[in-house]
Amino acid sequence: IDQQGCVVWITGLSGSGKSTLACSLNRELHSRGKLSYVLDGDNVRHGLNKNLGFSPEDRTENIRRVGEVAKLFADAGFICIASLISPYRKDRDACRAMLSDRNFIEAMLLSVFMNMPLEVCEGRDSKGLYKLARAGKIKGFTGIDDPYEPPMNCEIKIEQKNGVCPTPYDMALQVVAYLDQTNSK
Ligand code: GGZ
Repeated sequence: IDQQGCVVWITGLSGSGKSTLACSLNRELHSRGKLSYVLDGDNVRHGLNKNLGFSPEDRTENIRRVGEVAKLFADAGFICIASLISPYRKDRDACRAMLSDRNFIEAMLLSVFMNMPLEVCEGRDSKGLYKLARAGKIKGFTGIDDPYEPPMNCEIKIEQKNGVCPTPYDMALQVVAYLDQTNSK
């Protein structure tokens, strides 16, 4: 097997399509015979990170733990897909640093930024959380009254074209193409 473990880190607002991309990418990688595994913020918060909320300190710890687990998967040869809002630049940068602090090939972490306008994410509001946040019933909601700091060093941006979002399949292919290209170097 020629697979080299790595981490695909998907960051963006709630409702930006992170989990959709993670799921679709996971499926595409499987169909290509790759070992991959998804660590999704929403799921991890039910178990490993059960004791964490959404204060800045808790988010930092959430991202740190997921980063460490992702590293274990990457060490085991998996393509680990981590999908978390991960709103603060310093936390994402710390993960990137932690993942490059080794004798690994350069591209151990591939950062994917879901560059979707807040209006689009809020318009979806599948769990009604934005509505609650606007009503002040959830405090410190990312994009409403807690900041999202867009990455300045991402490898891939997923965005709308002429006001249309790419399909889950097209988003996944964009990442797969990048992985193919870095693997063949
Ligand atoms: C942001 C929140 C909040 C607050 C609950 N801010 O879209 P969802 O609902 O299903 O996924 C979101 C999830 C975010 O968890 P993460 O672990 O990705 O966040 S972070 O990286 O910032 O630690 C959202 C829901 O939890 N949710 N309260 N205040 N999102």
